[in-house]
Amino acid sequence: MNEGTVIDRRGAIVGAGAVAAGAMLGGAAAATPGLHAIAATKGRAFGTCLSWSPKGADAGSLANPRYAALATRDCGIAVPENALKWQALRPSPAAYDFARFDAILRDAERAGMRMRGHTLLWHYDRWFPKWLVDHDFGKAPAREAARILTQHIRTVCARYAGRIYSYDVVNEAVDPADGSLRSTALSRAMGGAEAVLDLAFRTAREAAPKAELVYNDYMSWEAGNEKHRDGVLRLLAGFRTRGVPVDALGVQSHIGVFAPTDSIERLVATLSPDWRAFLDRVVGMGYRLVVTEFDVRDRGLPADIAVRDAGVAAFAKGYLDLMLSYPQLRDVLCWGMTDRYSWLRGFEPRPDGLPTRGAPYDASFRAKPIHAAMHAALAR
Ligand code: 9MR
Repeated sequence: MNEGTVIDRRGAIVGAGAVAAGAMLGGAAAATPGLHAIAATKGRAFGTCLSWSPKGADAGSLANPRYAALATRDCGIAVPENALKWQALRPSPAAYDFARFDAILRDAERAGMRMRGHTLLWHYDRWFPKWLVDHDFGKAPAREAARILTQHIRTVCARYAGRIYSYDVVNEAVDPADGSLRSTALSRAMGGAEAVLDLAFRTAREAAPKAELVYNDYMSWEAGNEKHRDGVLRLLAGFRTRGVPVDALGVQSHIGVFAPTDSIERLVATLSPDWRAFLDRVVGMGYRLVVTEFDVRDRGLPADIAVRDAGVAAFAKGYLDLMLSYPQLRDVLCWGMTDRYSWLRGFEPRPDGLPTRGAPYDASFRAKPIHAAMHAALAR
């Protein structure tokens, strides 16, 4: 991909307005090839999550020309932030509502982006639709749970056959508190979580035989995450023992500077040896890696924007350098391109109440130092 292609793609999707919006991008970033173009020179791909919105809305959607301008400039792959989740797709046991994801996929394809699917099963009652938590599984509960799960996966995979190349089949099934598998309405009906997760992957393999199948989770390296990491390793080892078709571990990568530090380098050094040891075990079992939801939580960094942005960028670079040292990692996606629409603003507010700055572009769509850091890491 070259600059000309980017502009063509941008023009194709949103017209001249977006080209004007493109001129608003940060100078340094606008003058160099986008992140996907750089990643592609190393056989990798870069992308972002996308949301749905009505045309022209102020949202992290390709229907918003300002967002489309930077997303199409930097991204060759995409994933829906929410539109493919059960909560969005399944208003009731009998119904599917595909309209929003259909629109996201159509716009992404027009922009030349390949699509990942998130997620066929977020195995956590908290994120199930209410009807599923309250469902009466009847006299043969295991059969009824299997029916609901397999029907959902087959329906989604059949509808998007050939258009989604990689699925987060299962999301966040491990309880970080003790490393056990979460219990849900489905697992209680089926007599255990393993049966549910195995069935999800086996069904996905049948229904989308060419797609990459990913287990996605947010285990991390900091003290206090040992049980989460161990739980994920046990789950991945179990998949191998039982012959369950899982291709890759999705490492969400909502990394963070959580406490004040006078040295980002020292913080980066805390990644080793535990994080490397974890990743080595994962690839040692034959799994590939995907960075599925990258962004930086900046709670521990000072309010001063220049200092904060430099810290976010240095931490991002250290983390991505380590991740990208694994040849098993091909796709890197961030969880939103700008601070303006980032989930961090609502879910992970800073103690001082200032807006978070963990995405590659600021709330006015200007590239920040983290963008250059990601560029450098992907180029290395
Ligand atoms: O960013 C997403 C937010 O808009 C939703 O309200 C939330 C619940 O569906 O999910 C957020 O995305 C999460 C992703 O699906 C799984 N990993 C953690 C992400 C951030 O919370």
